[in-house]
Amino acid sequence: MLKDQVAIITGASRGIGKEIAFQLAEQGVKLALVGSSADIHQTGSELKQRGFQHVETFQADVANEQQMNEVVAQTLESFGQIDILVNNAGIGFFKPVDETSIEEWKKVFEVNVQGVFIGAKAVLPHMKERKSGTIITISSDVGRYTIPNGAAYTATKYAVQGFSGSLAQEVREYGIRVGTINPGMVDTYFANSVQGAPEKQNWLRVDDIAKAVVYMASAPKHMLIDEIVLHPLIQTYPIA
Ligand code: NJP
Repeated sequence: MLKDQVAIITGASRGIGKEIAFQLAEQGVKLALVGSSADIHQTGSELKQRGFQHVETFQADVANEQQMNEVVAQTLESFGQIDILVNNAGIGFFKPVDETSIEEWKKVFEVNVQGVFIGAKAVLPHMKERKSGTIITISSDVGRYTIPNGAAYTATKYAVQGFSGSLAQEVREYGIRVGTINPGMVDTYFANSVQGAPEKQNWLRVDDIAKAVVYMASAPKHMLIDEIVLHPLIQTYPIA
């Protein structure tokens, strides 16, 4: 079903985005992978070593409109179409509000919110023209309810929920589906943590989230899955 479709995945250097890249590649999807560091090229090399040849990598900042427009233009040049955008790139830090600097506040909004807006805006003209496309954003369960000591990050994910819900209604007449995947704690390198650390053994795993992306993107064209929420069973804060 996804074979020969084309996906742009942001934040594919490591963690959830990298696993999404591998799982979509296994479905026969051609990939344009974005990361802000040169590590993104390593993901591309690993995919090619595993036999997935239709992979382009772009060192680009999701918060930079010019760079993301260039990613879209080059993806169209290489692959001729864009079927799926996965807005996965995100950053987070967890501290009390009175210890949060204005620079930290701006940075987390730039990547997590502005980056999602820029990515969607960049692919929309093409998707509207084709009357087809799926835009999936990796948001968070803290886009649905609040936690202490994470106000800036939580605020970005609430913003992303609002943006995605509104956009979904705006573009459904063009056959474009917009949805969010909202995980609880996932074992990655997120917020300077270590993937595979023993205390995270009961957290969600990157492949749990990647499978949800494959499911959402594979939904029949007449169906919109607007939200998938995943929790580790052990998670202690409220499950909405
Ligand atoms: O985090 P991590 P995750 N432009 O740190 C890239 C959400 N989430 O996989 O830029 C472009 O391992 C960075 O690559 P690079 C979370 O909010 C997570 O866990 O090259 N790319 C790397 O590939 C986020 O939206 C948890 O260093 C940029 C990737 O982003 C998504 O899951 C829970 C960039 C981050 O990989 C993936 O996070 C939850 C930029 N400006 C939601 N800045 C969780 N892990 O517990 C960063 O509810 N990247």
